[in-house]
Amino acid sequence: MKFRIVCLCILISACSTKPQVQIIEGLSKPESIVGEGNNLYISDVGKNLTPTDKDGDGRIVKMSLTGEILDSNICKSPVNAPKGSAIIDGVLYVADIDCIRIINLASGEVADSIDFSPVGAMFLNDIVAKDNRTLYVSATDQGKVYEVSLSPGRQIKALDIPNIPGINGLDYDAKNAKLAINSMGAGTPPFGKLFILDVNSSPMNLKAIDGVNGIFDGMQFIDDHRVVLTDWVDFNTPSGKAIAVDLKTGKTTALETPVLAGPADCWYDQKNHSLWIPLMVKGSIYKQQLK
Ligand SMILES: [Ca+2]
Ligand SMILES: [Ca+2]
Repeated sequence: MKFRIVCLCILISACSTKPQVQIIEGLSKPESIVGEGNNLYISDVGKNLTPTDKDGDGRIVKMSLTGEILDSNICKSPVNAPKGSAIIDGVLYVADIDCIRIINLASGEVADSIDFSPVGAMFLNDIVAKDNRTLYVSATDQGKVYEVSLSPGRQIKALDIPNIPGINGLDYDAKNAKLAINSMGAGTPPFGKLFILDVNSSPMNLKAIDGVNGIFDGMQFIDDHRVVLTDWVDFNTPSGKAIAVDLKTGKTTALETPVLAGPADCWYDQKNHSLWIPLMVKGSIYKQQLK
């Protein structure tokens, strides 16, 4: 009897610690989320899952932290297939196939763009700010990371690291000058990897984390030694998940989530400890409390 009571208590406690989740519908093919203050900005590539089509049907959706759609498209000019984004001083920098759109968040004006056709990139994917004058940008078609200087005379320079097939997500730990990079990989199955780049090393030291494989897309540091990655698992069958990797120990833990259909470029709200994941295949946003 005592054993049964203990089992029951364990069961009740397991049920009561189920993570708090929310699913927000009403998106088409959301690829990326970035937040600032009380607002989130979601890059939606448009009606179809065509990440490199110049079809003009992309949008940037503004959402509150409670999941209310505040504006179904803030952009005053057409965008094609917006993906990874970063915010610096009220300006949204968003990857759009072969350029970075520069969008004023207050007015929605697409003020300018940074053209990557001179360096031959045709599938820009993720963007992260290194500081308020510098971006890192991944180019999936080339397997490269670019450093973009936003200072007058703008410069685009590929980092001197080996090519990363199917490169996708980026996040930057400014305190330790570490750039986390993930990939979808190439081939069959297309197993991608997680890399950590010490950006101050010379030559640049790119290190793959052993035993971490998947079809990775989004990535966020959740503290100074752990990153969360989204993993599509299989492009043909919705079977995605999210994992946390401890960079100190190498330990990988799957987050307790339902099957995630096309989990793309996530965002972690450090203040409220909530993880926001666009489900690109499903057309919705999945939110889960991590604490
Ligand atoms: Ca589109
Ligand atoms: Ca991505």
